[in-house]
Amino acid sequence: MQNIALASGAGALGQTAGQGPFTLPPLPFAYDALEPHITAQVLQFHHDKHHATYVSNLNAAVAPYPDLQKRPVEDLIARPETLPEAVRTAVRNNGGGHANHTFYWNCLAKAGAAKPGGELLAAIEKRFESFDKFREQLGKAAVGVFGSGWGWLCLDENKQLVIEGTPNQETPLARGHVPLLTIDVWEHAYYLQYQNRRADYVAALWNVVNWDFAGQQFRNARA
Ligand code: MN3
Repeated sequence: MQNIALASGAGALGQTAGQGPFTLPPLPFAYDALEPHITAQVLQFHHDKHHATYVSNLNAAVAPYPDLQKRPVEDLIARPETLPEAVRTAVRNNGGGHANHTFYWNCLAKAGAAKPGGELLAAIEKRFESFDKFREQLGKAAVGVFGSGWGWLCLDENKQLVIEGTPNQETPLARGHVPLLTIDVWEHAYYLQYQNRRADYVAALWNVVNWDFAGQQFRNARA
């Protein structure tokens, strides 16, 4: 849908013969760029295996449907009611897995800034009282997702900042919300490094947030 160029279908990053139309985007940083907060080993499995599997399963699901192959993945998952019933679940799960992971990679950066820049920081402080309280609330929402899922900072349909959690590979796009930042809390995102300590993973993640990206999403969504 918007602002997520890397996740676009229809050959945004070129088409791999016989595998399209959706392609695995490369990580926007080196595998070891986020160490020690997220290790290269975690990222290798997470990106090269888990994300890659969502992409190939999504391609398999849309293979019989040329019209679905032409739509950006964000549009597929934002409007599941438009999907043929036979593949609705497969496209929601695997399209969500593809789009959510692409978005997550963009939310991370080596030595990210500690805080967002002006506009987004001001909006966060207005909505959540302080940046620390915001971090606490988003952290709590992410840690509190039951089972597998995602924690999000979004702009809702009234352009208000909102913190929410989604189960499995569900996306706030389906609620008409625009994601600004996400935290993957599937066990595969942290288990190799943090085992059962999801809260430690979430706490470490604050060191590698790409606030420039979140700020850009915020500006685009409000424009
Ligand atoms: Mn994941």
